Amino acid sequence: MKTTLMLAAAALATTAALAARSLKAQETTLRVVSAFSENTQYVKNLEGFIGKVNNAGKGVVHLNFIGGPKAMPPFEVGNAVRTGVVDIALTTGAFYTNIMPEADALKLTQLPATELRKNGGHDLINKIWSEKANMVYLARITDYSPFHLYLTKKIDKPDLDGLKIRITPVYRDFFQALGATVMQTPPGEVYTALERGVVDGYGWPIHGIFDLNWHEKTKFRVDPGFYNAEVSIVMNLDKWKSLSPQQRDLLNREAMALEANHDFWKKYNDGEIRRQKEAGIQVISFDAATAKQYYDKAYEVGWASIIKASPQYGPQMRKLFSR
Ligand code: 173
Repeated sequence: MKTTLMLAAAALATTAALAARSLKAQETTLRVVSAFSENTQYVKNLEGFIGKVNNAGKGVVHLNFIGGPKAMPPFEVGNAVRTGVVDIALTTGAFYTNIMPEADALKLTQLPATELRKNGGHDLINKIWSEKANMVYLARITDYSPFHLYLTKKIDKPDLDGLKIRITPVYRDFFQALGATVMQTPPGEVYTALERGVVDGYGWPIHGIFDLNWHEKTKFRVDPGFYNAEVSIVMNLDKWKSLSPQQRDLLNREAMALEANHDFWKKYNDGEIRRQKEAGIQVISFDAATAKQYYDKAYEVGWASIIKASPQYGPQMRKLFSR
């Protein structure tokens, strides 16, 4: 009797140990990097996502945040995801146009991410991202956030002739169409470029200029804003395929929960506008007709450039991304 009990106990212990080990074996750790610096709101929201995944994914999937631009230069992040050097990244399409021109079209979405999930826009993005960039487009982390032109010199009409403006692919065609001389830099070089007077302004979303202290060097913000700042979480496609359905479901569920929370940005942006005002940044605005021309031109030039570079997907994206 005693022997039977001991054998039973030993068998139970073995089963428990095996179960624990197989649970451990199922947990996949994924490496995450960010093209934006750690102190940005983008990364704060990313960390919220990571926390939720890790909490819900105990024994299933674990996200390990490696770091921001100090860990990897922003314009290299896309390629690192494509080739599997990292598994997941927080980045923006403008930073990986070297992989495919379509990446930059995400700035042109006029529908929120939740609606793009419903109208086929999200599926189209994933089709292109898998085909051309070996990526899964997991979730958009920003919405309802226009880009603006910020200046150190006053203008009284949308004419940037004689001005040198810091850009990324987001703003290149638009600012050039307005007559600017442009210079591309990663975010980390904007402060120094302003400080040295190498540029007279820069493009950036309505939020975030305080994160890298650019407010110290910024005198004007030009209204209206244009486009829809896009920062997203993307993943290496091979890694995605290697996950179990349970692991993928978990990531998808948290991705959708994140997008469902995008009203966050409306409030955050209101606060940022207030803060800019308090910092003494003056708003340059145009009469209604000129403002409309400025805004329309941004989209006209933006889509023309995407469609020229991608006659295959540009028109499809335009149809699903536009109001
Ligand atoms: O660096 C940039 O100005 C840029 O392209 C961008 C894109 C999305 C969010 C913030 C910045």
